[in-house]
Amino acid sequence: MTECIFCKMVEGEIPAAKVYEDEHVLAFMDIMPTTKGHVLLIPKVHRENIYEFSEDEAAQLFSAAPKIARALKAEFEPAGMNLLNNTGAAASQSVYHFHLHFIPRYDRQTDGFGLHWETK
Ligand code: D5M
Repeated sequence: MTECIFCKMVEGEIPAAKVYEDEHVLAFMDIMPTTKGHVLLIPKVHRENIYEFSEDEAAQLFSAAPKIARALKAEFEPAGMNLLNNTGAAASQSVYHFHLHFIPRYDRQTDGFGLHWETK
């Protein structure tokens, strides 16, 4: 039996707030959202990180990405969005099943030192 929490979500063994699913990928709401609408997109097959992807698997995953981004844009009307992946502990990966973060951003303010994200 798998110990991977995201594999368990794919298998339906633990609940997921699903927002998109097809034969190859699953997207769901992040349980610890950085901002409103924070979504994770994963391959259904267990791949720890980007190094393990075949070209087909990469294409399957990234072909779903615009659909999810457009849905988040329509639903939450963010000012912008970050798409990012953390690979390895040194890059703050905490779940070792590849996931692409979609983090809507709502406002941007400047001060004398640079940009600060507002996280509504
Ligand atoms: O991001 C790992 C992300 O995974 C982090 O934002 C929390 C999220 N997470 C962890 N467990 C769950 C469950 N059960 N549902 C939804 N989201 C979850 P990383 O880039 O590895 O630091």
